[in-house]
Parts: sequence; C-alpha cells; structure tokens
Amino acid sequence: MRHLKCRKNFLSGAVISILAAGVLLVSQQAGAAVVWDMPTPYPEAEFHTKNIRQFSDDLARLSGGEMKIKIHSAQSLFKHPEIKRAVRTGQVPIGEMLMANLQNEDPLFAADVIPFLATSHKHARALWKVQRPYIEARLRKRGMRLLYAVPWPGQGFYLKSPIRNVGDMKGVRFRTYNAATARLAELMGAVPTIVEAVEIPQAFATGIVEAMVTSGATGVRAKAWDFVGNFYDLNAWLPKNMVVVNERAFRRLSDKQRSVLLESARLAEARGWKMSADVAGSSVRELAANGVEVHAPNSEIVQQLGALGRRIVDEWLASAGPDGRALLSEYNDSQRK
Ligand code: PCA
Repeated sequence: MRHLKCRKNFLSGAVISILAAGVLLVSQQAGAAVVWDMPTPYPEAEFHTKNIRQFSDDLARLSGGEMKIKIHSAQSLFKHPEIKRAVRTGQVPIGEMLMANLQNEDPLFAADVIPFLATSHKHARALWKVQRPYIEARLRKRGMRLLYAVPWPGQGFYLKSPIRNVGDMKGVRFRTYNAATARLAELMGAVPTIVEAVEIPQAFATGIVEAMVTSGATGVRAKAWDFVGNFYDLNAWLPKNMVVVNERAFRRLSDKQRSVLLESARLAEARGWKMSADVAGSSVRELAANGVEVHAPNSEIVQQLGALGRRIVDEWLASAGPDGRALLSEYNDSQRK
C-alpha cells in the first residue's frame, strides 16, 4: 500500500516536471527575457568593465529587451581564478578573464604575454588575428565559446626607486598577475607574488609587495602614486581579457538571440580596442599628473629585458609544440608583409 502511494507520488512528480519542461519550452519560444549573471575580475570603473556595460546595453537594445546581463564586477561573484571553471561547468553562462591565465591548460592562451613580441596596439592586433583561431578551438574543446577579446594597454614596471639596470630588481618583492609574469620576475631575480588587480593597494599597504608589473590603466585604478614613485613605460606586451560563454547556454538561445549576442560581441571588441588605445595615453598622463615619474627604459634595461624575452620565447616554444611554432611563424610572416 505504502509502496503504491510512493509510486503515485513519483508519477505525479514526473508529470509535473514534464509540464514544467513544456512551460519552459513555450516561454523560451515566446521570447521571455534571458537574464545572465556575469562574473568579472576587474572593478566597475575599469574601461573593460565599462565596455561590458555597453555590451550589455547593446544586448538589451538589439534583442528588444529579451536578453540582459547582470554584471558582477571586481570578483564579487567568483574570484578571478575560478571564473573559467564557473563558465565551463555552467554555474554561470558567461564570464570575463585574462586569457593568459589559462596558460596551464595550454600555452597558446599565453602568446600575448611573451615579452616584446607585440608591443603596440597595432602589433597586438596582428597577433590576435593569428592567435584567435587557436583560442576558439581550445575553448570549444572545453565546452566554451569565445565572444570577444580586448587588450590592456602595454605593460610596464612600477618601482619605489629608479633602477639603472635589471640587476637592481634583485630580491624586490614584485607583484605579478599570473604564471608568465611570475616567471619573468623570477628571471629578473625579483621575488614574485601573484596579486589580483583589485587587491593591489592592500598588498602594497601591508608590505607583501613593493613593486609591480601592470599597465598604466591598472596603475591609475590602484592609485599607484600612493605607494610608488616610478613607472617604467616598457610596453613589453599587451595581455588580453576575453569574454566567453558556456556552449550549452549558447545553444539554448533562440537563433535571433544568438545572432544578437554575436553582433553585440563584435561591437564590444571593436569598441574595446579603441578604448584600450585611448586609455594607454591618458593613463600615463594621469600617472605623471599625480607625481609618478614616467621613465623610458635606458638601453641597458632594454637589452637585458630583450634577452630575457628571447629566453621566454624559447621556453614557450618548447612547451607550445607544433601549434606554438605555427602561431609564431604566422605572426612573424604577418609582420614582414
Ligand atoms: N591589468 C591587469 C592585467 C594586465 C593589466 O594591465 C592586472 O594588472 O592584473
């Protein structure tokens, strides 16, 4: 008797879920609003996040209110190192992260943090054109899809005192942001600690670090002038943020929603590259206006960093295999044309 009752409950449960699935199907066909939570690592005022706001506005507008993104900036929903997994497993449908942070999965993700390979927006664009298909393929293999990527301005060093050469970096507690930047610090003889962008002021305040590598943009956002007096404007590389979507979430969208998403992403990529180039200039001016001395590196520093850069290329090539060699020669060919 009891057994039968359970069975009846089970049956009605099944009927309810079938009905619920039907309702879901109907509501999606009727174009009910899709609201996506989106974790990002960087603060609200950062140009990347402003670009995501506009991306979200475009989505809402072009979809006639059918799609919305709820942005959770500054690691408020997931910490930066967790965002890829959250998107991959479908905990969230969409997220932003630094592409090169996926280097431990595949070195091709880190082609844009090789020092002195691409040192301007123009070169970074050429590198991205070559790198993109490799990234798309690798994300697809992991159940994700690339929407767009936008670079940070060129990377330089923030230091308390001026340096004459790279030897002066020996033993310096140096803030880095991923494995590749930590490796560079190590080769310079500095002592790397990985610190997220939003945690920079605290890391300096508590003395965990005394110098850092990042862009003018992040230096301004962290108010670098509160803790360092010198910026070496190296433009050593332009790392990219990427916005990726979970493939299953993408497939659940209607045809119209998918094309609106891809169109909004195209607009965001074009806009973001322009914003990045603008911020490259304005942020260095802002650092100077706040009393940070902006240095062009002397020839000894350039030469020493160049040698470290070549060593990093060799290490990268050794780990990146045939695809790495193909990427590098495609990029070098594009530069000869
Ligand atoms: N800002 C980010 C990544 C590179 C950059 O310019 C950071 O420093 O964490």
